[in-house]
Amino acid sequence: MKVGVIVLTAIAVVASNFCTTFALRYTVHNTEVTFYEAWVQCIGQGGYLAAPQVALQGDKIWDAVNKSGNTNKKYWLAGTDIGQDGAWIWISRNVPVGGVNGYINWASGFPEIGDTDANCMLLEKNRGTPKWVHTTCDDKNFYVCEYYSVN
Ligand SMILES: [Ca+2]
Repeated sequence: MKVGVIVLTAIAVVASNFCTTFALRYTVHNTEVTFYEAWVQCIGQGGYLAAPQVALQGDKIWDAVNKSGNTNKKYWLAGTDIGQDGAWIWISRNVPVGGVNGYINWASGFPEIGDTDANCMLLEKNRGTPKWVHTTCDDKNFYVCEYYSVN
């Protein structure tokens, strides 16, 4: 009987992870704001600044950017190392970047350690493919929010 309960719990955890991955949707905002403004504005709209933790989420975000028609702009994502240089976290989820599923998508040469002015993550088309770079958080850029859908 105990074994049966443990198996059911394991399936529930797997199922909830599956739903978390596939029940996210994204909105692209073509308004230039600082990282902090983007963070707050996503929350104000009932979502979170986007935090892609698996490649599929990164692909879906870029699909949304493509549909918005501005693939040459830069977009805030929720990554920041403002708390400790080089310790990147998804601030909208309170987890390390790459720490949950190992997924990272930094452009070549990023992130730069020791750059204490460049503490916020941007998504940009870098040598033809969407990649993460960083800049000062007060820079103004477009941004992507994510929302959990109830499926
Ligand atoms: Ca930094």
